[in-house]
Amino acid sequence: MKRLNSQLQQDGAPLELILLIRTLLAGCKEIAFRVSQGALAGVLGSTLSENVQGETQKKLDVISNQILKDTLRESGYVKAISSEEEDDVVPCNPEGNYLVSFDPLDGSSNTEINSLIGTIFSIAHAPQWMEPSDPSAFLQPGTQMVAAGYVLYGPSTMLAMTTGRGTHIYTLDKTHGGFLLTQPNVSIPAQTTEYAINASNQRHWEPAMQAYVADLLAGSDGPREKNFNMRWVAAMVGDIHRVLCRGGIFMYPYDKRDPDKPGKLRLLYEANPMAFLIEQAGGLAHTGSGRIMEVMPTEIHQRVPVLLGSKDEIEACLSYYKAHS
Ligand code: AFP
Repeated sequence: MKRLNSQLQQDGAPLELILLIRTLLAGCKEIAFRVSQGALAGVLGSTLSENVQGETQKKLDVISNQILKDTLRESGYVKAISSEEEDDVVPCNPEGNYLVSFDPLDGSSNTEINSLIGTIFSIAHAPQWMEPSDPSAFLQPGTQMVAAGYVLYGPSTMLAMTTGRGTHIYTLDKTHGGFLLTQPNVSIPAQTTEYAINASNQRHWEPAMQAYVADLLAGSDGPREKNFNMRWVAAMVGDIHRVLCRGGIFMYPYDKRDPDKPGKLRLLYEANPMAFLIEQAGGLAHTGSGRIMEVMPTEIHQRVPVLLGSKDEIEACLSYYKAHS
C-alpha cells in the first residue's frame, strides 16, 4: 500500500508543505493515543473553562489543542495558528510560510460515549507582509487553501486529505506509525437517499429547509417519490466521513435563533476544510446562498450554514432555496 509521502509527492505538494503535514499528523497521532487511553488516563470529562464560543471545554479539547499548538510552533513552518479553542490567533515563527487553522477535537461531547471524534484542519500560504499576531491574513476565502483534511479517531485512525488533486483516505498502521493509502481518489455518488441533519432544530430553520426536509420525510408518498434514511453522528467529522465513503448529504443550515450565529459550524476550521474535501471528491459544498469556499471571512471564528455532499441531492436542496427566494 502506498504511503502518505508518496501520494503527496505524486500530487505535486512542495517539500515544505509535506513536512508541515507530517508534523501536524505527528500531533494527531499523539491525540489518537491520548483518546485511546480514555478513562484510564483521566482525560475524559469537562474542564471548568469555556472557549471563545461560550462552549464548555472538555479535557480532551484542551489537551488536543495544546498538542497541536506545541507541535506546529516548534516546527518552524508555521507563521500563525487559528484554533476553535483559542480566542485570538496564536503567533508562531515570523519566518514561517504557512497559516494553519484547526478544530483540535470535533465532536468532543462524543468522548463521553466512546463515539467518533476527530481533528479538522486547513492550511494556507502566509502572506510575507503579515505580522504573526495579525488575524487579517486568515481572512481569505477557502479557495486559497493549499491543503485540508481531518483525522478521524474511530475503530481505526483514518486521515482524509486533499492538496487540490483529489481526496484520498489513509489508515494509520499502528505497527509502524505511518498512514497508508486505503481509498485513493474518493468519488461521492451524485445521487443518494441518505441525509444527516439535527432535526431537533427544525422549528428554527428557514422555510426553504423546512419544505425540503418535509419532502424527504414524505418519502415515496411525497413529491420526491422515494424513501430517504437519516443518520446523525453529532460530530461533523463522522458524518462527513460517511458521506465520503458511501455518499449522502450533511446539513447544518441557517438557524433563526441568533442573527450573530447564522449557522453552528465555523468557516475557517470546519466548513472550509470539509468543503475542499467534498468538492475534490466530486460533491457540492454550499451555504444555501453561495459556494462555501467563496465566502470572504470577516472574523476568525465566523459561522456559516453548510450543505455538503452528493451533487444531485445538494442541487435538489438548493432548488427549494431558489423557489423560496
Ligand atoms: P464541537 O466541535 O464543539 O465538539 O461540536 C461539534 C459540532 O460542531 C459538529 O461536529 C456537529 O455536527 C455538531 O456540533 C453537533 O451539534 P448538535 O448535536 O448540537 O447539533
